[in-house]
Amino acid sequence: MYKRIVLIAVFMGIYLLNAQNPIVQTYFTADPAPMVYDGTVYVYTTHDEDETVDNFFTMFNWRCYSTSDMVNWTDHGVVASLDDFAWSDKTNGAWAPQGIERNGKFYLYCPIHGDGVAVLVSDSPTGPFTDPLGHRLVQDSENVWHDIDPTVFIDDDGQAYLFWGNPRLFFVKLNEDMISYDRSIGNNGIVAVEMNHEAFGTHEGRGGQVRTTYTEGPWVYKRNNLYYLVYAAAGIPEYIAYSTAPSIEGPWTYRGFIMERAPHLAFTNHPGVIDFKGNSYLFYHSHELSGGEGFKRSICVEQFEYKPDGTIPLIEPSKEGVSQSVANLDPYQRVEAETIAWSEGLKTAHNEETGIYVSQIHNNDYLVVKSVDFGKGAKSFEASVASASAGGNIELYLGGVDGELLGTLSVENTGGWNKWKSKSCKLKKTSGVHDIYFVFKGGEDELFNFDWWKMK
Ligand code: FUB
Repeated sequence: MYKRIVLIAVFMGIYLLNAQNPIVQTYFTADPAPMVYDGTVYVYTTHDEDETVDNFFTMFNWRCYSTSDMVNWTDHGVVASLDDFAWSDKTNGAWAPQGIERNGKFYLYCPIHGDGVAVLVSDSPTGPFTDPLGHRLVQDSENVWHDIDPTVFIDDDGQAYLFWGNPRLFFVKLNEDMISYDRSIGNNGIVAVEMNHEAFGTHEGRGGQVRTTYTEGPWVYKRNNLYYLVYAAAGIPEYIAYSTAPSIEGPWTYRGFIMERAPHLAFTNHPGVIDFKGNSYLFYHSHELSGGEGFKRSICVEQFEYKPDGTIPLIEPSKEGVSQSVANLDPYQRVEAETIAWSEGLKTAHNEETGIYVSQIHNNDYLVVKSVDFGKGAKSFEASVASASAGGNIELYLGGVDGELLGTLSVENTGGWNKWKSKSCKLKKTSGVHDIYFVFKGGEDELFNFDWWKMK
């Protein structure tokens, strides 16, 4: 019996050390919308609050995470919220957004559940975003409660399209300013996509009705002259399916599921697809982190390969996620502490002086940073920390929480949770590329906050 428990514990340890999904562990995040810009992947997410109200989606703001290696994710915090729309009185309903860059400006299309599709604009992918219109973007809708899940795409000829909708799919042709659209087509600008079985397949819905599979969460893009429409399908519970077309305006042909149900997936799912540094990735969400709560979801990612004919294979929603980094991390440049491949027990917080930092650090919490390139060798470690308690230690291990101890940085009381001090310690000389485990040790209280680190 004892041996079995030890074996299970060892297995769980190995499993956790290899886990990359979900890719954010500090908050509940859903509805991933990846955007590739300037060698970096930015993912805009919704944010399921830790406390769910009225057993429903409880979502007040939108967050952003970025990576240049697909394994370490930097938290940019809340980049937009319902408060950014002065004209809307909604206090809940910050649903699935998508962002895009055009002519040096970043446009974030935000559905406010019950108030339709709105838009924000910024000079930076991580905000601050402002409302350029003072009203919703999509006007004259048949049913504003159905106007959710916008997806945006700019075709090769420069024409931009915004698709959205549950349970039907609509689009508008955006003007070059990206905040208005051509009113001369469709119903005052809104075109309803024909929901037929050739385009979206069929499934048996609740009550035995035969329905098209399209449900919500559309994601449009073009690859090798073929247009793709990926979406949450056959819900609820939702699968992920896709259709393709020779033109962005159709006709669409149903191509089947690309992600089936799995016990750790929530009753909703929501796709985002990109190519980055020669690889293809599908983003989605699960309810693994919350232990199965469908209103507390977490974004995940899997790498996949298109088949030679451009079709997408069935993709397994795994706990391992993306194991291969596409770049190494340079520890000799300042690294934000909120750049994390995996963490246990931590949160992030924000203040004006430091931006985002790692918070709520307790004894035995840890974070992992993957593929750190020590080059010929690091000799010392420096970190910016703040503490109003007795502080604690940061222990640095190679390859695992029980790996080789490289060094220990002790952190004392700095006079406040936002009184930042730079501290350093010696490291065992290390070369090559390694995963580093930052293990936090101390007493029972909260130990310290952690803003950035660097090696020398
Ligand atoms: O996150 C709220 C809603 O749930 C989204 O808008 C849908 O796509 C579904 O994921």
